[in-house]
Amino acid sequence: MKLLKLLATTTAVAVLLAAPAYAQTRIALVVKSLGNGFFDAANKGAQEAAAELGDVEVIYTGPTAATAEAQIEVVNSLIAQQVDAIAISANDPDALVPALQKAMERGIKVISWDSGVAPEGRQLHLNPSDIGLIGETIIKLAADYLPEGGDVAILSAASTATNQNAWIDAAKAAIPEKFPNINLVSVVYGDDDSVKSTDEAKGLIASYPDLKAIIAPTTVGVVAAAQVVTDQGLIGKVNVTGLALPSEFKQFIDNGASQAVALWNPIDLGYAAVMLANDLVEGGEAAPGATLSMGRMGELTLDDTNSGAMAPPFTFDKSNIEEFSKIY
Ligand code: RAM
Repeated sequence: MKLLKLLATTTAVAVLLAAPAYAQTRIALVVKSLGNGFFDAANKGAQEAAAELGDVEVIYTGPTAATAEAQIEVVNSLIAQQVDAIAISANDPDALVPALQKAMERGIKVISWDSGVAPEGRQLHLNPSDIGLIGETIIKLAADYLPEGGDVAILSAASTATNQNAWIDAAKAAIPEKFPNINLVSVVYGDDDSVKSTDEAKGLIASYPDLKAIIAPTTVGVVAAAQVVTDQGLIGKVNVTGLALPSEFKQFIDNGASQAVALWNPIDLGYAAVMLANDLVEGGEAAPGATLSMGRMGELTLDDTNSGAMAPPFTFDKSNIEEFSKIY
């Protein structure tokens, strides 16, 4: 009996001593909403980063609908779980600030990626690409196929989404100088929800009979718009473009509903976000001018708002979408 007790105690001590070797850094990858192929691809990269780092666990989480209120609940639950870091793609730049500040007060490292949080609610922000470049790219994708110019409309994600709003502002700024014959007639919001995006695309077509292009800087909206154009027999009349995941969008390049779209590599983006969060957990400092590690994606140098950008977007058309559709 005594021997058994001794053995049990020894085993318990051995387990305790061994614990640091199994201790994991837990990084939560919080997305705008679950069920979005773009974020599933980002999670692939996030899991790759965790495997490469070895002692990191990535918790992939987010609400079912892309709202800030639902994300606040997710953040509060992660605070209760005492995760080490939160890497969030935000549905609103300001609404999440108090919850994320609470996380930081408890010692949790907080970064935003893809769609940013205001600087007071996070330590750093990772943009996929330069905001001005994305804004100009989404208009150019339409303008390239409209030599005579014409009416275009934007179908966005949530009306509060930081990333889409920044790109739309940049797009509006580029039009007068660089694309003077492009006439932006409307901006509508599909909330990264297929049903709402479909309704909004139908609304645009009904309201603007001369519409030449729908620009959707969201992977959910762009598929919905291309499906509407296909279903309504408008291929060749309304060109759909914007930011699309090749694996989801290839069919609409193939059928002619779209000539070309763009995107960065979402796998790399999720990977880089986890590497940056881990760098902070390991003692890295986020400050203007600081350089942090993105693992195989190189280093990120922070600007005066503690933001940085990963890489330029790629354009996908008939010549290359097949190849990329196999990757993401
Ligand atoms: C949707 C989301 C995401 C955005 C992509 C392009 O999946 O809104 O935030 O970066 O589109």
